[in-house]
Amino acid sequence: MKKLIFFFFLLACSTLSATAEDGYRLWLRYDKVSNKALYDQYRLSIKQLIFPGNSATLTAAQEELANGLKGLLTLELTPQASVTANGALIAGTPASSKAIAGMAVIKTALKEAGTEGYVIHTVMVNGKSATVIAANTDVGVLYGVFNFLKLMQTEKSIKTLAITEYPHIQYRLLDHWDNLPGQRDGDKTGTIERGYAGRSLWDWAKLPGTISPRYKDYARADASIGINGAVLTNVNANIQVLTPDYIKKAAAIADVFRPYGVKVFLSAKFSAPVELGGLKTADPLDPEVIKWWTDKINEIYAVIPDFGGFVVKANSEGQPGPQTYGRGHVEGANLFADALAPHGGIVMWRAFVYDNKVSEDRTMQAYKEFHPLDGKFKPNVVVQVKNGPLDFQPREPFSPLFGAMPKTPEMMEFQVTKEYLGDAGNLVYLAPLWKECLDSDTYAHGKGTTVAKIVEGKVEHHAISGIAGVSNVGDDIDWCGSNFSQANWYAYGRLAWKPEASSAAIADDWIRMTFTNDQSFIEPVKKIMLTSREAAVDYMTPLGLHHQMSRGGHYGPGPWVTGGRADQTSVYFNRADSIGIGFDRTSKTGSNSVSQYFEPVRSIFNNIKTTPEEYLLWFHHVPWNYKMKSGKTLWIELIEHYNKGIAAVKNMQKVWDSMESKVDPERFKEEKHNLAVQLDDAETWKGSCLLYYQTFSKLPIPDALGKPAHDLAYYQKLRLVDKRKLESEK
Ligand code: GCW
Repeated sequence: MKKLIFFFFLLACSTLSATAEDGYRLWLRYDKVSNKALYDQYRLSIKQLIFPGNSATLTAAQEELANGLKGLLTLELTPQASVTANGALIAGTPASSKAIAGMAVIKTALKEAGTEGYVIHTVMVNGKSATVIAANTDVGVLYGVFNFLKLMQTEKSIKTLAITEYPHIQYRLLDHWDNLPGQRDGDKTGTIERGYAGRSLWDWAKLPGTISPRYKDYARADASIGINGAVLTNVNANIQVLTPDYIKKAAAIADVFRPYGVKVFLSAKFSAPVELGGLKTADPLDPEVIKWWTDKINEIYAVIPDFGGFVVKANSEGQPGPQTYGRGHVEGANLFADALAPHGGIVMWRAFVYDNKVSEDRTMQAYKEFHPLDGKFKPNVVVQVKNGPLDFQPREPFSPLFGAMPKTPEMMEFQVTKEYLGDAGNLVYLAPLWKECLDSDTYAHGKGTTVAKIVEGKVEHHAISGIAGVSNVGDDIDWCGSNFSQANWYAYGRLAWKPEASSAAIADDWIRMTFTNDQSFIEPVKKIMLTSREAAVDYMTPLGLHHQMSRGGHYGPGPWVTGGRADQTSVYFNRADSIGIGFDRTSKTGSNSVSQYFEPVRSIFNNIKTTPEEYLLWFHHVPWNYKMKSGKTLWIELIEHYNKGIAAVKNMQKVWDSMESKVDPERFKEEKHNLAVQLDDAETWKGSCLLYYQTFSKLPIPDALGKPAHDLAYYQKLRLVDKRKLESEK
C-alpha cells in the first residue's frame, strides 16, 4: 500500500513538472500541433529528410529541426541520401548538399538571400514533391530551419512555399548591461544595470570550466529571431573583462554561441590602459596607448577569432573618454577602429553623451557633439544613437541625429528592458514604440527617408549597418521576468531582421508560439498587447511629457523630483509653472532643439498648431487653459489621458480574466497578478502627477473625471519601488 501511495505521489510530481509552465521554453516550445488537418498535412509534406553536412552550425540546425519535428509532429526521421518519395525535406547550402547544388531554381533564388538569408521553396525533384530550405551559408540554413518550424508552430500551410528572407540590417545585437562579480559592492554574481529578470546569465566565477546549459538555449533563442551578436558586458564598463582570465571566460561563451551565428562583443572602458595597463595616460594619440590597445585586441582575437568588437560609452555620465585626455570622439573611436580593422571588428561609439556641465537642454547634446564629426570616423566605426534624443522614454520624437551624419553609419539603440516602462511586471509591448521611431520620416534626403532606411544604410550606402537592443534577459527561469516581457525580446529580434515588419504580425506569431493557436485567445490578447504601450504613455507621461519618473529606479511617478543634477530631474523636464506645462524647444522663445531636425519636421515641431499632440509638451510650454484640437483645455485633456490609461489597464484585466480557461494556471495567475499591480501603478501615476501639476494650474479635477484616492502628501511619501510592491519611505 505504501508503495502504491509512493507511486502515485511520484506520478503526481512528474505530471506537475511536465505541465508546470515556468516560461523557460520561450517561444520555442514545439508542443504537438493540435489542429488535426494541419498535422496531417505536415506529416504528408515531411516524409523524408535529406540534410547532409557536419559543420557546427549545420549540426545545430539538424538538431533543432529534429527536436522541432519530434515535438510538433511526433516525427523522428533518419536522414537519407536522395529523394525517393513525395514529401522530402531537403536542407543545406549548395556547398553542403549535392541536391541543392543541382537545383537551378534554388540557386537563382539564393542570389537574393545574401550571406545570412534563406529560401524555403516547394519544388519537384525527379517527379517527387519536396520542400527545400536553402541558403548560401550555414547560418542561413539555421535561420531557414527556425522559420520552417515557425510555420508549423503558428499553424500555416506548408504545401506550396516560395519564401525568400534576408536580414535588412547587418549587425543585430543584444547589449547586456551585465556587471561583473564585484563590480558593485558585495556582488557574488553579476547584477544587471536596469535588469528586472534576476542576475546576469553569465556565470563568470564558474567560467570557463563550467558551461551553463542556458548559454546554448540563449543562443538558440537569439538565432531563432536572427540576432547575431551579444555584447556581454555593461556599457558602464569594467576593466576586469579585459584581463587574460576574463578573455578566456568570454571565449568559452563565444564557443557556445558560434554555431548559432551569435558573435561576442565586449564593452571597453576608455581608461583601461591606465587602470589595467599601468600607463600614465589613455590619450588616444599616445603611441604607448595605441600599442596597448592593439596588443589587447590581438590578444582577444587569438582566443576569439570571430570577436565582433567593442561598444564604448565615452564621456557620458561620468565614464572616461577621449575628452578626459584633451581629445575628441573621433580620435577615441578611430583608435579602436584601427586596432580592430585587421581582424574585421567594429567599434560602436555611443552618441548618448551629455556634458558634466548642465546644459540648457540635455536633449540637444548628442547632436551638438556628433553632427560636426560626420565624415571623420574610420570606416569600421558605427555611431550608436538611442531612438529618441533623451533616454528611452515611453514616447519621444525620433533623435534628430538620424540622417544628420550621412557619411557615418548610424546604428539604432533601443531598450528592450523596460527601465522607464514599468520594468518586467507591467504589460507593455514595445514593438509599436520601436515602429513609431523606425517609420518616422527624417526628410534627411527628401521625403520618405525614414529612420529605418537610415539605419539600414540604404539611402546613404554604408558598408555597415547595425541595431542594438538593451537586453531584458537575466537568470530568472523565464529569462525576462514575466511572460509578456518575452514578447519584447522576440519583437526586437524580428524588427532587427526586418524593420518593415508589423507589430501586429509579430505579436500574432509570438502569441501562437508562446501560448496557443486558438483564435479566441489570439485576437483579444493581441489587441491588448497592441494598445499596451499607448496605455503606458497615457498613465505615465501623456501629451509629450517626459522623464517624470522617480529618481534612480525610474519605476514609479516622481514629477516633483528636484535637486542633484538638474538635467536628470523631473522638474527640469516638465517646467510646470503658474502659466502652463511643457519644455519650450521652439526657435523664438525656447531651446531651439527643433532646429536640429530637417525641414519640414523642424517647422512642424516649431509651431504649436502643427505639432502632433502626442509631442505637444515635448516641444512647447503650453498654458493650462490652452484649447486642444478637441476643443477641451489642456488641463482637462491631461486628466482624460491618465483616465484613458487606467481604463486601458482595466480592459487588459478584463480580457485576461476571460482567458482563464484558455491558458495554463501558472501563466494565468502570474499575469493576473501583474495586471493588478499595473492598475495600482496607473492610479498612483494619475494621483501623483495630477495633484502635483495642480499645485501650479490651481484648476479643479472635476468629480466626473475621478478624484485621486489620496492627497499629494500621501503620493509624495509613497515610493513605488522595485517591481511589484508599494513601500512607504521612512
Ligand atoms: O538611461 C540611462 C540609464 C543608465 C544607463 C544609461 C546609458 C548604462 O539610467 O543606467 O547606463 O542610460 O544608456 O548609458
